[in-house]
Amino acid sequence: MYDVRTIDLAAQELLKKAATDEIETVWDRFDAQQPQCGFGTLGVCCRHCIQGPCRIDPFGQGPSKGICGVTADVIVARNLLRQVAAGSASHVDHAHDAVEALDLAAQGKIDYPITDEGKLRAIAAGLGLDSNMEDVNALALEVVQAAYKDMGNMSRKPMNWVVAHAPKERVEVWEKLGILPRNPDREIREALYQTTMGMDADPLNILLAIAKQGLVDGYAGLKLTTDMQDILFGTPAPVVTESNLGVLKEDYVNLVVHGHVPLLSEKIVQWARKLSPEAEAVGAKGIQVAGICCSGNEVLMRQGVPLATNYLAQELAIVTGAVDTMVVDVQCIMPSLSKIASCYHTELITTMPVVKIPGATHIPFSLENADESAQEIVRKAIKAFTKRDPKKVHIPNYRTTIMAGFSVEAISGALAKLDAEQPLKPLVDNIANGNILGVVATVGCNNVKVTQDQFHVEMVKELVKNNVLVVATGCSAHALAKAGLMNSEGTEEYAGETLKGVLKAIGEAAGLKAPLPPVLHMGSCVDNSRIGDLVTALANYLGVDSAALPVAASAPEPQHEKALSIGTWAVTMGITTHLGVVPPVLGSKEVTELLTNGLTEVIGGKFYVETEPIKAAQGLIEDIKEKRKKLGLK
Ligand code: BF8
Ligand code: SF4
Repeated sequence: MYDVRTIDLAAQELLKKAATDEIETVWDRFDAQQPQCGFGTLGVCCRHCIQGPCRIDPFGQGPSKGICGVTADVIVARNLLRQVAAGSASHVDHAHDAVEALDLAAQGKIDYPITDEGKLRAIAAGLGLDSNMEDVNALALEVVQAAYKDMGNMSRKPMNWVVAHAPKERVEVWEKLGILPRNPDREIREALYQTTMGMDADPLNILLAIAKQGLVDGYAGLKLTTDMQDILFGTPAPVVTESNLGVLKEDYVNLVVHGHVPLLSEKIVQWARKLSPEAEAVGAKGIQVAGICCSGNEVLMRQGVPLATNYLAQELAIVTGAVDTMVVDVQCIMPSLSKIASCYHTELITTMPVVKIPGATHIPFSLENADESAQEIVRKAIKAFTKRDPKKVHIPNYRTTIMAGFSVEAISGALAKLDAEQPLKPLVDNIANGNILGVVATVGCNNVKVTQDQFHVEMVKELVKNNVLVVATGCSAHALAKAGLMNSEGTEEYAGETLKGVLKAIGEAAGLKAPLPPVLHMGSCVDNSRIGDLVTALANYLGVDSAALPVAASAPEPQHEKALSIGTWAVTMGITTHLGVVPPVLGSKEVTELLTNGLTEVIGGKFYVETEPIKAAQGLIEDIKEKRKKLGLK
């Protein structure tokens, strides 16, 4: 039977178990919320001062202004700016933690070695530092200082991380629009200020502030985080493993990492390997670590740890009855996990000062005590294993092979086998001759408003069938991995003929003895920076603006504010960015028109909303074809 909640067969099986076990899930709570508030859905309610809340009647029969006189256009724009700023704040805070980690690591104050000297030197060179400096730690400290300088920039000059890493043509566009960010904290503060009662009442001006937040996110959030994390933990290279809940093992201690920050999960993986004998001593065959959401993507990319599942099925992981411990850090963690864990033997562990959940065990994580807390967590998982109730265990037998680890460096590495001098040339040539029609980046979440994974999978199948190369991150990558689009068989089954030919040639040349997958897993949501780097490299190689490239983006099932800030960044890059779920903006015709059309002239990119997967794929293909035409490609 068709399940409107999810197309993931493991999740479907576990939903039945959840019903038997009387577990309430996100889908039940979604049903209980129906009908959702129409004003909120349209974005026309305001609570920014305590004369309110105010709401505008979308049918034009009730109030057309808030008490202060503000219109629906301004309310919608202000609400969106706050959401995008919150998304940026999430990534900037993550970036800050990563910079601090590199700082302390380089000073030898914490036990995190610098793993990727090559990346460190490349980043230093990009920043104009003396990248040949012999002392690696001293060089790392210079990079750290450059990052801190941006984060604490008190001048009026823009952040260096943007100017140093974005395509030149883009920087000029942003400068003209006055949206180059100074320091990220200041811009996020300004966004809050600009949207308080009695401030900006010009929707266009607010939309430019939204675009600026996109740049804050792209460079002070995503790019900075990935750079620091690659230096610390290594730049990903191709790995092969499996995805979906069938990766949990009945005879192993199952430890699930969930959240976003590899500072903790890398240590967990390391200690799970070391403490395996202790697991064996209690009767397990070893310790199986598996990942949910972006912590999962991080340890997949660098350590080959299997993916358990994405956002919407996080509760169902516990319903297997086989998760001994789920350890969470930050972002996208459903508070309901603690209640569900209490119905099984699962120990839910929170670790961060800004994420505590009543009912969970809190083991404080800090950079200084990382090894101790990781060991404690692994030992708790081993202990929890001894309390597992076999009668409650059901692990759905679904696992899909997945090849991941496609950093830009890994992609260039594979392409260099075809042209060592100019690694991008084979890719560009194949785009130019039409073997690859274009590139679409699918990113972002699951959203309970739509069937889990369905949009990602149906749209991407249509894209690759039409010879579009797809790169993916975040929960989109999970969805596509589970559906078999990230392995060589997926190429045979789903890729169009000319795309297949290219993927086979690269796979063979790179010594993989199999075609590259039709969808390349580029990492977590912060690793959307890798997609930005790829786009930038292509633009620089061709000497054109990134807005001219036959490249598009899509968040088919966005739920988080971060998805909005990432999408906004893609639009500022001049890229058409599809959303499969409508954000709360329809209450303003003016804002909707600017986002989906009006801004294109000045910024190059636009949002494109389409709630039907095949139509969305066709729309993106049309967009790519138009860009090809403008470039003089057939
Ligand atoms: O940062 S894709 S549901 S997990 S927000 Fe969250 Fe969305 Fe998943 Fe990764 Ni990104
Ligand atoms: Fe109402 Fe204006 Fe206050 Fe918003 S800022 S709650 S619209 S009075």
